[in-house]
Amino acid sequence: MRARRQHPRTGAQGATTLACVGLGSNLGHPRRRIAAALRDLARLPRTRILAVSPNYATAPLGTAAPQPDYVNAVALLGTRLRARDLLARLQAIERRHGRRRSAVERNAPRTLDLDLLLFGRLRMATRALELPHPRMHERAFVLRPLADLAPAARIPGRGVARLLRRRVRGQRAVRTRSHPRPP
Ligand code: A4P
Ligand code: MG
Repeated sequence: MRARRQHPRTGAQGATTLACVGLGSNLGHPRRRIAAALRDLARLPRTRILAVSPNYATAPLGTAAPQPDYVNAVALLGTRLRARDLLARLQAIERRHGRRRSAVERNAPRTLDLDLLLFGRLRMATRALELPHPRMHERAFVLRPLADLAPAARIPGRGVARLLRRRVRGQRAVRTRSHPRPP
């Protein structure tokens, strides 16, 4: 996950940065939703989709009440946007897909969740944006698809995706059917 000429605090840069986005859905046709979200990602300015993982059917993690299984995937982007701008674009896509944030229920079911997992090697911790994503290294629904795409990907401060994957073996994450992807 190499980033060139990247500003250490803002992620501002002249060169393309490799960014990694986690996609998740467990309401309203999750597989179709993921496919539609990928089409939206493909339309982002100054951004290209470089690779998309297979879809995984995954057991909900961190939820108090029972929920439907999730469909999760990971996309690798090349982008010239700044990290904050990319996150704002991801949140706009979530809203277009009818994402409602629950004030009372943490990890509520959702039509679409787009997390910015990695942005080059950028490390930052503000309320609006924490990089790497603070929980990605302990989640099979992120590590399995990420390791499919980039087994040697290094999560700054945490380790290599392929190796971290071994620690989450107990979490159910099974490859499942994918819908057509953007070219
Ligand atoms: N935020 C800070 N850093 C980031 C980042 N790197 N990427 C802020 C995205 N957002 C980031 O996010 C809450 C706040 O985090 C935002 O204001 C944003 O500015 P949110 O998307 O509004 O809420 P959320 O997703 O419900 O909260 P959270 O804590 O981010 O949850 P997670 O970590 O996304 O987990 N189980 C399975 N199997 N599959 C899933 O996809 N997802 C979750 C949600 C729980 N269990 C799951 C899955
Ligand atoms: Mg989220």
